[in-house]
Amino acid sequence: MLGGTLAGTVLLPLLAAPAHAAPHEPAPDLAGLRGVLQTALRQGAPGATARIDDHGTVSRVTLGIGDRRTGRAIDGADRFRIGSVTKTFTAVVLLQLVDEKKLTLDAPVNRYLPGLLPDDRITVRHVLGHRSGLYDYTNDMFTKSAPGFEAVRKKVFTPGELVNLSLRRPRTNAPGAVYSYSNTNFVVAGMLIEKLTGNPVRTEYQNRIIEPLKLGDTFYVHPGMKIPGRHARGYLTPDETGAPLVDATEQTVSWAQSAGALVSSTRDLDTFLSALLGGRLTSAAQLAQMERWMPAGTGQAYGLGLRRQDLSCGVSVYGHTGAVQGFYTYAFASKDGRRSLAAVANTSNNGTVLKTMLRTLDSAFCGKATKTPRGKTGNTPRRRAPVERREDVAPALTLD
Ligand code: HEL
Repeated sequence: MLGGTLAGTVLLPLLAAPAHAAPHEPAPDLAGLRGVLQTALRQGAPGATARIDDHGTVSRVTLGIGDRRTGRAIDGADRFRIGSVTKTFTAVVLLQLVDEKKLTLDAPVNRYLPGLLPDDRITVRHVLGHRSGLYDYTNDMFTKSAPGFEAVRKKVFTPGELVNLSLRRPRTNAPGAVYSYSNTNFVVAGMLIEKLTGNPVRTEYQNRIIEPLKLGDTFYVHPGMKIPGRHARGYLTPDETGAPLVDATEQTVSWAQSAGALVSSTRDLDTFLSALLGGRLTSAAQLAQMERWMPAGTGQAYGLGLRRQDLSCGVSVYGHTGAVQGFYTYAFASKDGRRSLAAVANTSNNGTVLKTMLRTLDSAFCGKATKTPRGKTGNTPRRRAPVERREDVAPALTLD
């Protein structure tokens, strides 16, 4: 099957080289990007596609299958489920509400949703930065990947039910103490949006982000199960070696809602992140709040609904990752938003592919790896020249 899929390669610089790219920024490495996607396919992804928007120039690389039933090639314009990249959209809505003085980041969640949480010290900022200590109920749901998924594929939860699943378990840390990723936080964030605006989250995504940015491929589909229009199908890898892939395309994603139920495309994700990092979705003050970083693992930091990923070449990029059944997504942009990358592989529960797809960021933002002269040891690794320094964790941040 793989041999056939590679024939579907598209390597497409759509416009002329950018006239106004910063001179110190290395050009994206499209051959390297293609190599990364080829590796992902060898490792079990049916298909993969990536798009770079660089100062107005669009490049796309697309390989493999979008629908295993028909053999249709994946297309760079296909829609797909973006999983937790949804969290950045949710955070943007809340930070706009901060801009509108309807919400205070350091206020307790319980001020707006009285009695929801068992601890008045949990603030909105803690929730958006994954520092609330609220247990991630999806840990229990998806212990067994395929059966766990089938058990919730058609289920419809209320947000309150999801929060209650979390509250059955002890909290992971004191409010504000450490970063501990939990979908529960962004379910609470969605409840805040609905309480403060009086509208469903769908309406707020639509009015505040999707329509202003003309994101024609972006939809909040819940509790409907279908991805509208032309889309890639998503394939979950079962835990048992050799078991057939599970077509996970149709599901309510009710287990995630405002933590992960958006559908989008690489084009829309690049537009969204460029707009966010370019300061066109929030005030500069609220973007700065999103970019107050806390350590979140090797080479990573987390702000408010926003990840910072530190690349091997010294560049940092900003965005989010998503892992929903059938789809792995990377969506990141440069500090000024002028270069953005969105990449998806239509597989999941395949950590090897997830790790490989991380390398799309190096190809997009670090440029070609250069061979350095071999030193006395004779094994000097291929390196990329550092081109930008990353900032430190916000010095003013207090862990209250
Ligand atoms: S997990 C993450 C990613 N986030 C979190 C969220 C999302 N996705 C989920 O919580 C779904 C987890 C189940 C996915 C499923 C699979 O791979 O299909 N895995 C299993 O069932 C494993 N037993 C932190 C990776 C993120 O990058 O933010 O999206």
